[in-house]
Amino acid sequence: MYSFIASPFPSHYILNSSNKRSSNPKCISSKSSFSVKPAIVSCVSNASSSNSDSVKLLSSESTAKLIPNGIQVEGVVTTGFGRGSKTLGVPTANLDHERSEITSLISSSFGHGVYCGWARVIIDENSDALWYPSVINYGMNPTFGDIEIPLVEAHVMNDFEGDFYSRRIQLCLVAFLRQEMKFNSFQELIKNIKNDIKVATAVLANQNKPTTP
Ligand code: ADP
Ligand code: RBF
Ligand code: MG
Repeated sequence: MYSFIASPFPSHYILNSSNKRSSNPKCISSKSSFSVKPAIVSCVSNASSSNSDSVKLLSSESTAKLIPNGIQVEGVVTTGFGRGSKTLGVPTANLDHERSEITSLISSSFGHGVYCGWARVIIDENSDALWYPSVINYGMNPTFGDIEIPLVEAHVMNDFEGDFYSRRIQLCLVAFLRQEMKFNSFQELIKNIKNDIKVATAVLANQNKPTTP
């Protein structure tokens, strides 16, 4: 179980170490190697699908790396270029950049890359917010190359009505999925993000939500 302890920093929380999940916490599963007999296949060219079929998917459940005790960060949702929803079809809540300790916490583990974890948006300070599965990107969006400091952004797997700019958002990063990459096309980036979402769903199915005070 994750539980919160107050951190020396006012803007985030660090998880305590009562999380007993796996004897090999860095690695979720290690599949044994196997051999496959070569098969004779007939190859039919299919112009409409060849492009998307050639996109390499970079994350998988078997290569995801659990983060011992998780990383807990918190921030206020700020506005960006709006391209998560408009260009990629995947909105991401951007955390404010003022607090460098947020990014230094992540940098001290796996650094720039794609993570999965839990997210909750504090819409009403007086009532409990629910934790939802989430994919989190931490980095420079190299496919676009137009930001100057690393961004923490989370796509929350829940259908929200409207936006939640200026609200507080809390994230608990549970596993590292892959490096952040510069893709040659938006199509490749979108396919990989969709795959990351699938991988995150599978990884988080075996993980506990944070316990909250
Ligand atoms: P921006 O560049 O301003 O971050 P995005 O296109 O990435 O714009 O959209 C992000 C905004 O969409 C979030 O700040 C939030 O207010 C809203 N939003 C709605 N649903 C979600 C969701 N499921 N996950 C993340 N953000 C969402
Ligand atoms: N941007 C990249 O340039 N390269 C990536 O590999 C990359 N991976 C992402 C994975 C996920 C799951 C998400 C949610 C975002 C990712 N992004 C990546 C960030 C993306 O460029 C960004 O969300 C949009 O530009 C909107 O800010
Ligand atoms: Mg965004």
